[in-house]
Amino acid sequence: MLDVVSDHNWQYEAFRGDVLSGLSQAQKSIPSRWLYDDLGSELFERITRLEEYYPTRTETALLTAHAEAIASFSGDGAVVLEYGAGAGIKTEILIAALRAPRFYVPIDIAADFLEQTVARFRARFPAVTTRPIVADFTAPFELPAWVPEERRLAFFPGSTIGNLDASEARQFLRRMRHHLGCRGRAIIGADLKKPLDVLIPAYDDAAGVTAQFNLNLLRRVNRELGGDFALERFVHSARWNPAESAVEMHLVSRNPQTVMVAGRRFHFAAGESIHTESSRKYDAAGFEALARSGGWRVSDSWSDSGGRFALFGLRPVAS
Ligand code: AVI
Repeated sequence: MLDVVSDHNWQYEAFRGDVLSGLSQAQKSIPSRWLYDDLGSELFERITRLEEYYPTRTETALLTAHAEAIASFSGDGAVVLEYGAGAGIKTEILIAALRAPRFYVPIDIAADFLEQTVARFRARFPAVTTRPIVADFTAPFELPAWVPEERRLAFFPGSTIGNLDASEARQFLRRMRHHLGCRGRAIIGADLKKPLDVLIPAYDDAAGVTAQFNLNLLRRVNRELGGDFALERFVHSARWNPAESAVEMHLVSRNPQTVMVAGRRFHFAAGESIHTESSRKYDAAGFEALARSGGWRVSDSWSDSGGRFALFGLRPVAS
């Protein structure tokens, strides 16, 4: 049985509201969470297998290489809560590494995707109770009463935290702290700062998959909100924003044009962009400061020899 903490109508209204207000700002923007419709999720899966996109394979290798230490950090009989579960590939590695895990609770807004993940986990880990929650983890929600209170372990891989702005990330960490209680633990994957000749190609690959992923957002606006974006009139761009320590994705208008969305008119100058994603990159001190702001401290961390990516082990700060 699914615990559903959202509905489609709410999603439509939220998408419409975000697009109309985002396109009305001086720097046009659309929040990155709308990149993930069915095709967007598929394109993102392709991105994770690209040569240029190092985060996924680096983080996966870290989970395998440090399985023992991660199991010790997590303790026996963990109740694993995964925020934004998606396909849950990395979680399979985590659950396989843990000592006698009791529960796996994937939390995601994409119910269909979640069903597939649940079926796979139940088949592979019959001794672990797998039960999903359909919810938007970026908004407040309470855990159902069936989630055991002891030994809760949050897992938030993929550097998804980097797609939240500082205030969203802090709120998310506080929510997670509220869900986990004072004896909980969390493992969070975060992408690290590195030279731009590695960072930029990761978000602007030679095969153009990331460009398709970004442009697909306009296709979604056209389909779901009655937009008339001509995709060929926009070009994908990945740029470094030093003030935010983030790689940003933009969709840049090739020429002056007017676009209709949900019956409203939006003008673009040539070269004007829609900001569609920020992907923040951290160093240890920056991540520690973020964790503290959300009620956590970094007690352990695991990183690759090239210093590309890190898994941070967090414990609650006593309150
Ligand atoms: C999901 N998220 C962590 C990815 C990232 O690296 O920020 C999304 C992505 N955007 C472009 N490529 C990958």
